[in-house]
Amino acid sequence: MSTATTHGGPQLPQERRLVTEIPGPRSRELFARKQSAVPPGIGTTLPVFVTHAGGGVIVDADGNSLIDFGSGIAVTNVGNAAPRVVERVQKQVADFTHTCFMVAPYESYVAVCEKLNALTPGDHEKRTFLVNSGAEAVENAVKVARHATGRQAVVVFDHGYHGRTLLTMTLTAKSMPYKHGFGPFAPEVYRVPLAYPFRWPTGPDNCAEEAAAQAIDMINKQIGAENVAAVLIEPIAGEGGFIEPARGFLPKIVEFCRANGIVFIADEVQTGFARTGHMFACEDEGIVPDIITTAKGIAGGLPLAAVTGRADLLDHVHSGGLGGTYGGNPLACEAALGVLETIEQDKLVERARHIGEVMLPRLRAIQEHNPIVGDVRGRGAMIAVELVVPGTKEPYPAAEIARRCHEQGLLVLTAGTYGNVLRFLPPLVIPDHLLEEGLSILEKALNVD
Ligand code: PLZ
Repeated sequence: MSTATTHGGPQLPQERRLVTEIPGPRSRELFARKQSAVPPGIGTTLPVFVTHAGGGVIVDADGNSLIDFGSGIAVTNVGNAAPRVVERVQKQVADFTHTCFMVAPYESYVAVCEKLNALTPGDHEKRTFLVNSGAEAVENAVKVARHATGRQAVVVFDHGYHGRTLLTMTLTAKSMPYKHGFGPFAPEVYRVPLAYPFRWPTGPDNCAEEAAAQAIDMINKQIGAENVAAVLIEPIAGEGGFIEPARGFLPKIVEFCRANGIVFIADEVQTGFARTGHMFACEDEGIVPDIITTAKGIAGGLPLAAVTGRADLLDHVHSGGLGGTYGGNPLACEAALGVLETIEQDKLVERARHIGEVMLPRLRAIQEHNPIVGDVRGRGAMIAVELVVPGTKEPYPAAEIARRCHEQGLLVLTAGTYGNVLRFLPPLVIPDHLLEEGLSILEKALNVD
């Protein structure tokens, strides 16, 4: 085997290559082992076992090369095994692997925090601290907001997703599979409507105004604005189905928060790090969050997440009130520095925009002749189609179409409160020919009747 096939990273041949059925015999063998060693609660989107990945492809244990429209759920924005990430992590793993930043600190943690303070929206004074997962970042953002305001209530939105821990599961909207059977849930969490243009009862035009008015009215009447510590929202609802709130909705919510001393938290765990054609999705409407949570794309697949926010809020917490053993692990911090260099030097924000420009027109063309496609939406390299039973808005199951794509060697993910959204999150480094080929496979898979 040549080196080109023994390492991941962008040097992997950038091609779709099916040498067995999907999944192949070796993957099926491994999947049988998975089923007896791992509980079924840990699901599997596509049961091929990965050996290498890079650029826009994933290579499996049978030697199949699949087109990656998932990026490990919006994580490998810079691609798998991105060279600058590999180089930094390899050096770091040989130097030292862990001291615990709270025990004896190291420079890379501080460097990541400085970068996030500079890159996140707003030029006010900021602080950042690091944790391990998106859920942990969201939990910590709520802790900070409660501490700083002395209030308890947290307001979240329909279709929101924030994680799987007790608090973040409570903050999440959808029962099955995230909450079902896992109660009782955390107290002082309240849910209000989201401006979901495609499904707004009076249509998309009045959606922003009406949804904001309803949300604000519910907060005032049911909770009392003076009891609310934080309003928490994804600037584009991710797991909920890539719902872009109708324009004008987010600014109205922010304005209400500012007028009532409520901390506005943007959960950019899925939308962050160049994914949407901005470094952060909030930039699209000029939103400046009080606190922003990030994870996923931050470190190219190493576990890292961050809470970044107004210095006065984050500094409010007493010394020792925040932390964790692994938060800001040195390997993950080096990876994050490699990611940020890659985004900047390889102009991946622009690249994400280009991906949107390739995908959206083709998907809209498909929508014109295929009535199963109810809505096409998204920004940059965060794109989705919402599937409906033709002639209605009744959800059409996306899993069926995803399976047809998988069989052809295209990894796509599903999403949506109603399970009827196909979402596309290609690595930002995917070559155009794989994007086009993936779209052609999708176009065929959508022909159902
Ligand atoms: N906030 C906006 O998208 C994670 C979930 C995968 P963690 N989304 C992927 C699954 O089914 O568990 C996510 C998110 C937003 C928070 C999270 C949670 O991030 O790193 O998975 O904890």
